Amino acid sequence: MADRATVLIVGAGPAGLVLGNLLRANGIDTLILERGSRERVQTRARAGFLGANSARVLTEHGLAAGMLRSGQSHDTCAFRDAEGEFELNYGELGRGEVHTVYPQQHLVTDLIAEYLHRGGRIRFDVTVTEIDAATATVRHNGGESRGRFVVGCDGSNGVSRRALPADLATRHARDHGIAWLAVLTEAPQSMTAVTYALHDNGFAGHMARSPQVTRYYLQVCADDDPAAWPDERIWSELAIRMRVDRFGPLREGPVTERRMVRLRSDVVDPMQHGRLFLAGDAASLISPSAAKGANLAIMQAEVLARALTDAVTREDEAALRAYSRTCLPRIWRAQEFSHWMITLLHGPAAAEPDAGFQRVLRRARLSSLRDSRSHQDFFAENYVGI
Ligand code: RFL
Repeated sequence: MADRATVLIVGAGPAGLVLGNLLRANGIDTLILERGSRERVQTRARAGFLGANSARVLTEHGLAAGMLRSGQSHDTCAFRDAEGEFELNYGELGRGEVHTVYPQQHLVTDLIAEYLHRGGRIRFDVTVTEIDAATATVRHNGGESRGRFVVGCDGSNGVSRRALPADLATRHARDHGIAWLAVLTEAPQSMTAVTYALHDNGFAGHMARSPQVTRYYLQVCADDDPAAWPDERIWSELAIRMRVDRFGPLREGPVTERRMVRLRSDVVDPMQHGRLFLAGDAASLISPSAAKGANLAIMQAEVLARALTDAVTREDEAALRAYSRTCLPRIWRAQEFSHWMITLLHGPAAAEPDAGFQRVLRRARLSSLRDSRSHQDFFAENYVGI
C-alpha cells in the first residue's frame, strides 16, 4: 500500500527541512523522502554563510537555537590583489545586515531533530525515481507514496526537475567555465575576515567555518583531479595567491576535504507544474561565488510553506499559483549578483583575445568598490541580502 501524506517532500537538505518544519508548525501532515542516510546528510559539509533573511526565517520559526548558540557573526570581507588589500565593513553599509556563519551540516542536524520533534515523518535511504506531477504520486525504491502536493527539494541533479514537461518549463543555464577546488582544513582562520584574493594564477578565497575549521577555495583547471592537490601543494598555492609575503602567513592544518566545484548556474521557469513545486537547488542552482544557494533555499521554503498552508487549511490556492512569480525575481537578482562576483573574482583565460582589456576592467571595478560609497552600498545590500 502507498504511503500517504498531505505534502510529500523529496530531499532533506535545507529547502526540504525548513519547509517540513514550517508545515509541521501549522499542523500539516508531511513526509520527507531522502536518498541518503541520516548520518550522511548530517555530515555533508557545504554552505556556511547565512544571510539576514535566513537568520530571520530560522529565528521567527523557532529553528535557530543552534545557530544562535554557536553561529558567528561576520560583517567584514577583504579583497587582495597586486595593488594591496582593502576591507569592506558591509555591516555598516547598505542595509547594515551581517552574515551568521553556521555550518550547513549543523543546521541540517538541528532541522531534522526539530522536524521529528514536531511530529514530522522522514524516511532515509529512499531514492525517488519518478514523480507524477498531475497526481502527486512519487515512486521510489520502497514502493510508492501519494500526496495532495509534492515538493521537489532534491537538488540540481534530482528527479523533480525532470518531472516538469520540457515544453512548459525552460531551464536557463550557464556554465561559467570555471572550477574551484573547495577545501576544508582543520585550521583556525588566518584572517579576521572573509578574504577574496585576485591573482594571475587564479582566484583564492578564505572563509571561516568555525573556530577550528576554515574553508579555502582555489580556482583550478576544470579537468584537475583533486588527488593531484596534496596538502603541501594546496598550502603553497594559497600562500602565493594570498600574497603571504606581504600580508603574513596562513595558519595551516590538515586538509580534511577537497572537492571540485564547477561554477554553474541555472534557473527553472516556472518552478511548478500541476501538484509539483520545486524549491532550493532543484529550482535554481547558483554558483557558490556569492554564498547564496542555501539562503535562496530557505527563502523559497518560507514562501512555499505559507502558500501550501493557505491551500490546505483554507482551500485558497492563490499564493500557490503565484509561487514562481513570487520567487523568480528574487532568484534572478541573486543570480545577477553572483555573476557579478564571478567576473570580479576570476580573470579571463590568457587565450581570450581581449584578456588584457578584461583584466584592466576588473582592476577598475575593484578600485571602484574600494573608493565609491554607492558601489559599496550596492555590494553590501546584495552580498547579505536575497
Ligand atoms: P541539497 O542540500 O542538495 O539537498 C538535496 C537533498 O535531496 C536528496 N536527494 C534525493 N532524495 C530522494 N530521492 C532522490 N532521487 C534524491 N536526489 C537527491 C539529497 O540526498 C539531498 O539530501 O539541496 P537544497 O535543500 O536545495 O539546499 C541547497 C544548498 O545545499 C546549496 O545551495 C548550498 O550548499 C550552496 N552553498 C552555499 N550556500 C549558501 O547559501 N551559503 C554558503 O556559504 C554556501 N557555500 C555552497 C557553499 C555549496 C557548495 N558546494 C558543495 C556546491 C559551498 C560549497 C562548496
